[in-house]
Amino acid sequence: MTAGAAVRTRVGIVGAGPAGLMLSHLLHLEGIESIVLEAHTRDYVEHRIRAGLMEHFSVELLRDAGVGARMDREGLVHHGIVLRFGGRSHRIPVTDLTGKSMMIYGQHEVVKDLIAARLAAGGQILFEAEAIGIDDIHADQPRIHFRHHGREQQIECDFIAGCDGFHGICRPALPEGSLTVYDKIYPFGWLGILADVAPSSDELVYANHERGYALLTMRSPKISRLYLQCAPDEDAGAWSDEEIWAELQTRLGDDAGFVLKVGPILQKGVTAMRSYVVEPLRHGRLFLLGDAAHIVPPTGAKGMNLAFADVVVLSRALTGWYRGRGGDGLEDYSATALRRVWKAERFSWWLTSLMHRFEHATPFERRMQAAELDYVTSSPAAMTTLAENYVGLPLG
Ligand code: FAS
Ligand code: PHB
Repeated sequence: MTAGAAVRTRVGIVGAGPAGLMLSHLLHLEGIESIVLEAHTRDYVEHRIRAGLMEHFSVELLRDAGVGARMDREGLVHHGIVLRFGGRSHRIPVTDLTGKSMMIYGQHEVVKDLIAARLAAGGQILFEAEAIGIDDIHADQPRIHFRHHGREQQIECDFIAGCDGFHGICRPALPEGSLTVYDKIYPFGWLGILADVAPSSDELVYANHERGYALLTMRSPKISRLYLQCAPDEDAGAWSDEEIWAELQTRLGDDAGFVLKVGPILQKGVTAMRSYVVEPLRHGRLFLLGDAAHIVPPTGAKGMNLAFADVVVLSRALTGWYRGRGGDGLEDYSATALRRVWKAERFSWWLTSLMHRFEHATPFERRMQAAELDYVTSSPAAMTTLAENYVGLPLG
């Protein structure tokens, strides 16, 4: 497999998503060298529309790491969300209940800021460099094999960080039986649109409607992002823009006469809904982070935020190791990261179960869902539980 001479570094990172880039940046702040391999072009990763909601902890992380300036200039601070069902709207005052707030700032903007910061500091990010294999993860010098500009090369390093997302190579490279897999696939997906129209609400609106779930969110004061529940194998192309707007209006409508502003749809696509976790997250000198290790249904907006939480735990552990404080942090990485992962998995599954329409639900189950919605929007204790999970639980 090997053709070119090995490039040496301390931490070899596969994937320039939020996990890989933030890890490389935090290690840099600690004087620890890394190389990031990214299969796609810079332009592709900087324009890939994904998450948009940042937990309090993630906002603090970007600020503390010196990459929060544009976020603070262009991001939208939110202090509450709206749950809409039975034609009525119920506001959850998240900041009043927790003292913390969220930030709407697109994942692709975060990626842009992290790439700019890495390159400005002389950081090594190889774009169009696809990792094709990893070796010797149980030796002191594991290797990553990659193809770059048609040539096969290798990175030799002390540690490999698998930040290559759900469809990457790091997790599948692990031997059969070395992972315990927890998996749940939901019987629906999300048809998501990006639209060139000002958001119709200052706060996010989550709707549980008899025709299915809908979510009104945004990317800026001019750009709206909306989702509606659809079949898992829905063909987005089969929906005309008029049909999408009409269905969103129906599901997001309320007794107060809420009217959705419509505009040109810039992008539309269907996202599958899945809860997925593998254990453990460490295999010798290979560490799995973010979507490479766990997937949440996007209802709770936890995907990018969980990736950052893994990164903070691992960067602290690696810093401890390089500072000669021993490998305890590395030993504990998997258990520490998984504690927060499972809480976010629980919240994302719970909010998905609360807000979506389950076709095969029994009348009793529908009553349970309605009672839970009523309880969550009328009990301060229940509202606080939702709010503290939504705004982001503290690191383990
Ligand atoms: P990422 O997937 O972001 O990054 C992994 C990187 O590794 C990618 O750039 C990939 O190109 C690269 N890579 C893969 N294989 C490689 C190889 N062999 N060699 C080199 N590079 C390789 N979350 C929300 O909260 N709200 C949303 O609306 C939302 N929408 C989403 C829509 C989609 C389609 C997806 C997939 C996820 C969405 N998420 C959303 C969740 C999302 O935010 C993820 O949790 C987040 O991107 C995870 O970040 P990373 O772990 O860094 O993985
Ligand atoms: C988004 O803005 O993409 C978003 C926000 C909140 C969610 C899910 C997605 O719960």
